[in-house]
Amino acid sequence: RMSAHGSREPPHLPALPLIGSLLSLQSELQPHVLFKELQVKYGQTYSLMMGSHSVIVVNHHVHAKEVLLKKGKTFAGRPRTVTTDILTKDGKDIAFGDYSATWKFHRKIVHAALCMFGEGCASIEKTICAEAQSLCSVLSEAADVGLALDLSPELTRAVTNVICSLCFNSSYCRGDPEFENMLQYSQGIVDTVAKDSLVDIFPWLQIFPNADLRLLKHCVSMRDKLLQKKFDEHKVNYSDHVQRDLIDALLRAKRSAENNNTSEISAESVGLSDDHILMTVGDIFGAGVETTTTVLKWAITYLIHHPEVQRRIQDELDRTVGDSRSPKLTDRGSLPYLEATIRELLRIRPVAPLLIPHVALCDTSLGDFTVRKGTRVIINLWALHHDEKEWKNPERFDPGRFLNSEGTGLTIPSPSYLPFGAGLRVCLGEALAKMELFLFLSWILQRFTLTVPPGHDLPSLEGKFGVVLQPAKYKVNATIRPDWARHKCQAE
Ligand code: HEM
Ligand code: PLO
Repeated sequence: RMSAHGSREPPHLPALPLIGSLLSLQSELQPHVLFKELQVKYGQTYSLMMGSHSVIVVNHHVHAKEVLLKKGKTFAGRPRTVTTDILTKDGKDIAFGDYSATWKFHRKIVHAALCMFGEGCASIEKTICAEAQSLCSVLSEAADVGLALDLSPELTRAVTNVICSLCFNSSYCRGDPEFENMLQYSQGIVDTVAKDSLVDIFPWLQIFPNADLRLLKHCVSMRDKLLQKKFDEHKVNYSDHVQRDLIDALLRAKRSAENNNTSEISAESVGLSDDHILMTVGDIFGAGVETTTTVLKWAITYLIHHPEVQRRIQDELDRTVGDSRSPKLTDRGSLPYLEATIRELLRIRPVAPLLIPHVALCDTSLGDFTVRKGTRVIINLWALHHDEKEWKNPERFDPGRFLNSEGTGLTIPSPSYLPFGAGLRVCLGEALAKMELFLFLSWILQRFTLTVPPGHDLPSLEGKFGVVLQPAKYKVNATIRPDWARHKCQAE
């Protein structure tokens, strides 16, 4: 069929009953893996129906970049789904909200606030280092008595406190009931949200049972209470002269829009209603916690599997930082192997293996294919990061891929690498996440060596698919490194 844009429709998977049987044969495959496998039969870009929605799946970097960069604005929409509408009060947030003036405005405010409190400012480094210190002292206590720990709650608390400081200018102590509550509801949300767009062709994900929807609603209402409480506290203490955090930045934008009633930019019209502000903060808080924590958990998992990588990072730390002080952000340039390890982690276990679905805002094309307005586009980042033509032995964990041939500098060896997405919808937290990953990992590895407790199996490398790709739970032994133990004795 000929048309103005592109000349033909992408190859189409057979209709549901057939897929159903196809899938039941391979029901072990998770969505991102299955989408990669289906390329063999249908090509790199193909389409399918999910319920009543037409969806295009992109598995190759050339088409991925056409969607995200070359035609970024055309594909900047987001679909509405039952679960994300519950989470975000019908898309009043940044990540799941459709392309609009409100979305643009909120992105701009958050970006400016993150620059001001985060990237541009020394205080966020201090906050991260204070949390790293506290994390390491918990590990140290456990190490002293030979106790194996599930690191997840401690890593989560450290990461949560960094984003808490940015969003709310506050932090949590160990065992704080509000923090425990947050851990619980957030897990419930991660387990249930955003899977519904996939449920029609992945019946074994079993998402739509009402029990899951009930759980999601319950967790979202707990979250909304917490956000509302923080918001109300800020309104009471708000002053135009001090900007303590992201909520203050959003409140200030609201004030100035309200005072500016001569122009068309009223607070409502740019989407600065209380609900919009709450949902934006909810996004940054949620993304700030779940993504970075997940990468840290994958880091520990892979370091345990690869003691030689751990050893090499420790050698690099010993040579450049030593044991008389702790790592700082300015050490990043002299620790290329650690940076390469972080890049490799983000490749082999991407946080968001299918990104967040995009939507075509008008009739357009992708390569030679026609694409109708309203078509959903899933970028299979998993397929990009595991493309055998781009990555030799893609399931092998090898930070060396990201080093130049002398092993002294960093490179990105393939264009098929987009851990944070790209274009208009690119991640807002990339710089913050990278600072945290670098500081937390360098502090931990300077002081400890991580292993599984004697007699335990190595942790699974298989992720659990969801809105983020989650590693399994397991216990870790942190052993104090001999040099650091000596250093600690001298300090006492
Ligand atoms: C979106 C990755 C950390 C805030 C995204 C997307 C990816 C991503 C792949 C989707 C892009 C798309 O749909 O095209 C990551 C990774 C992280 C990380 C790998 C950690 C290593 C963070 C942090 C924050 C954050 C710490 C908050 C401070 C956001 C927001 C969006 C987003 C708000 C939605 C952007 C939009 O739709 O306009 N991220 N992210 N992310 N990320 Fe991150
Ligand atoms: C995580 C659970 C929180 O309770 C709510 C939340 C808000 C924003 C989401 C985040 C969750 C998961 C990771 C997301 C983030 C927005 C951007 C980020 C989807 C659901 C990524 C990786 O795309």
